[in-house]
Amino acid sequence: MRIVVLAGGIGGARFLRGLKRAAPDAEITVIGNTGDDIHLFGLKVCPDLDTVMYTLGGGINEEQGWGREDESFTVKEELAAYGVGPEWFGLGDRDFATHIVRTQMLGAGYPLSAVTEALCARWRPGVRLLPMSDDRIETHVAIETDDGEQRAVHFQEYWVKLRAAVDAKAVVPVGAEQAKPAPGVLEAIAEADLILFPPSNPVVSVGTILAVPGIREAVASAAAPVVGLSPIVGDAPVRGMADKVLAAVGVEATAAAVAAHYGAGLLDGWLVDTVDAGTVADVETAGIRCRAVPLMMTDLDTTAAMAREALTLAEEVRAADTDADTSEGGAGA
Ligand code: FO1
Repeated sequence: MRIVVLAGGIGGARFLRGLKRAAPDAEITVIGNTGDDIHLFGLKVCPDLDTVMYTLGGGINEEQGWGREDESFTVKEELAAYGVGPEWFGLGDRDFATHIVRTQMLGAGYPLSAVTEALCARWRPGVRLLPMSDDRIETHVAIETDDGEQRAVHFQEYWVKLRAAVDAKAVVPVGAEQAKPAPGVLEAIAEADLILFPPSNPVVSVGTILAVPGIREAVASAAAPVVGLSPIVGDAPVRGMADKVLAAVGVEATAAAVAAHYGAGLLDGWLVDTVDAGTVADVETAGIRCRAVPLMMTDLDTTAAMAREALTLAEEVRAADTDADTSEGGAGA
């Protein structure tokens, strides 16, 4: 079975570990968000690609969900000693090696997709990891400072330095309009047997991937069922500060509102947590098949169970589509 997953950072990567357990024989292609990318110290850092690569490759700092385990920060300290910032973004010594190799290969003319493939040759994540685009896209957030002045900050500055403490007025994937999907992305979507939206941030992760021209249309017209898992449980994001960026795009932080935000044009099925069982009817009214199942990724077993629920829902969608086709066919004949 060919499964395509549009993934952001921590939530997406953790879900993928469960999906690999639930579908060990599946060919999984991950279309990774690159809107979080940031250029620091002359290096290109790709947080969401690295989080998927490290998490599935066994190198992740488990409690953080980003960066390497067994890290040291000597280079960071030495940079600070030179007064070279920023200090608010914690790059460890082991992590620096990834960014040096990536930047060296980009400088030699390799596209980000080829660089990612080369890095994955070491980490062997057990999925094909494609950046959403080889072109530079960086998410910026428009904020209002306390003296009422509007300014745009890089997503990482908003997320890490400001801890999303100020309201986001707008979220803009800078460069998306001029970007193209990376090689293999549209083909993977077209050939998929199943497309999944994991519990990643619907605005700055899945939303950014869908903002690359051609990707939203490809998912909407794909033959495969599209099934998503809510990142919002009980009207609050499971992790991170998704509610802050959802507000920026005028979406309430509820499981049903996120489903409606993606829309029935994209989603065929939507999993909400059992605490949100009361909202299943609303989502189904919106034309999206919905089930309430446990969605907290407390460990690998619970995450694998969630992934299995998504596979089951996809089969229900496929069966319903098949019935619809045959009945239409019957009527048409
Ligand atoms: N997140 C933080 O909250 N603080 C950090 O200092 C930090 C450093 C960092 C370095 C490399 C990397 O790949 C990710 C890093 N992150 C950090 C997480 C990052 O902001 C998020 O993983 C994504 O951008 C959002 O999904």
